[in-house]
Amino acid sequence: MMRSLFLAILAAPFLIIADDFVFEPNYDESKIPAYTLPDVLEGVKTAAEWPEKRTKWYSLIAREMFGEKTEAMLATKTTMAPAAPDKAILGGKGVLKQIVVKLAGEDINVALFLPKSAAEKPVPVFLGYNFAGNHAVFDDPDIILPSSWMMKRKDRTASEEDRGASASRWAVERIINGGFGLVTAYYGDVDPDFHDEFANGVHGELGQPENHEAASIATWSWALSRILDVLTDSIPEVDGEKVAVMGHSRLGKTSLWAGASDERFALVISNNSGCGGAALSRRAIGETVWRITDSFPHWFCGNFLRYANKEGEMPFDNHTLLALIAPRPLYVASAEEDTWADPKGEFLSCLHASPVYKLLGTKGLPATEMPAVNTPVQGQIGYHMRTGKHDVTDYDWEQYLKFATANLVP
Ligand code: GTR
Repeated sequence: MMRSLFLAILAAPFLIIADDFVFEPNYDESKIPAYTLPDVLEGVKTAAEWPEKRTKWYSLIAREMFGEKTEAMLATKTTMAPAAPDKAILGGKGVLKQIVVKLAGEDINVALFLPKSAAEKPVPVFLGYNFAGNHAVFDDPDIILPSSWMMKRKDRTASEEDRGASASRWAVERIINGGFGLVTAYYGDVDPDFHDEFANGVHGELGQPENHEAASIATWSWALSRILDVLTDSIPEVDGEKVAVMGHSRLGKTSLWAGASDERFALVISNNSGCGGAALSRRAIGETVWRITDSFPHWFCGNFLRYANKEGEMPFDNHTLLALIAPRPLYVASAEEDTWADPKGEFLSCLHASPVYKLLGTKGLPATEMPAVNTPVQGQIGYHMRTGKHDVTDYDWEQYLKFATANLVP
């Protein structure tokens, strides 16, 4: 209630001008407002001093952007149960395992695509949410359909028709051939992606957040940590110390916040996460803070609305979000035609997070200029901008596998 009132007051000026207000995104570099980025180190000179500064940035970003974990979240118990018998896939090269993670009254279906060798030796895995159900990730008749609200379907119900529909975004065979597993869940099983004043999904049990408390992205991120608990405690085939958290777009914002919030994630990947993710907010090019909070009021905590059209007043920017991952390996990927997500702003964020990586004794980002298209740079921070549009492609996975192999496989 408090949150809706607060949102309504903040939104009021826009509602008044709504009749003749047409939002024209800026894509012109020369029209970017002059800005000064907060210095991520703020005088920190030694690695030993960083944890205190990190806590400062983490608390700020939690309170002002994604929202802090609530008492109810911290008190929640997670349990799991097998959901189907294990099944050989890809001509016996791989195994499909399905479990249900029970969290705050919700059943989250989790599918694990593992190399056969995982039965003998735990494997590193990528953990990432999908947009359209586990059955859309890989075409197999036995993958369980979600019973939750489906964003991608007109009738909001999962359908058999979608088996394998998103397979081009999930290089399951390539991942398995590379000795990794893929663990995925439908994010709507945790919290359906529409604004309903936080009534459904896990919020049914957790309750409505206050303005400084976890909104949807922070809730999805928190549930990734609960899935990690289950992988670590109950799935012997997975090496819990080698879990790379990965996400695309809004789910890339989610993977960044999951990686920042839970240092057990050994590696973090943001694919085209853009505004509210890897991109610098102060550039206000493509999607802006006003635009994103207007279109998706449930993603960020109520406090974030303060910075709509006032990016310069943010006491942080998203390079400080990326720096929270340090010194763990971080990969940020952009796409050339995805100007809405501001590829250059994503690169600059990596560049300005890099001093923390270097202070902590790693190579950081091995570039000072934005690399040419399809020319990845990989240090402890990896970055590429591939040709094409907002998507996850085989090219992206090829880089992630190379990066994860270099960092997670001895
Ligand atoms: C867009 C949104 C982006 C991005 C994208 C997605 O509509 O403006 O911030 O998150 O959705 O998640 O596909």
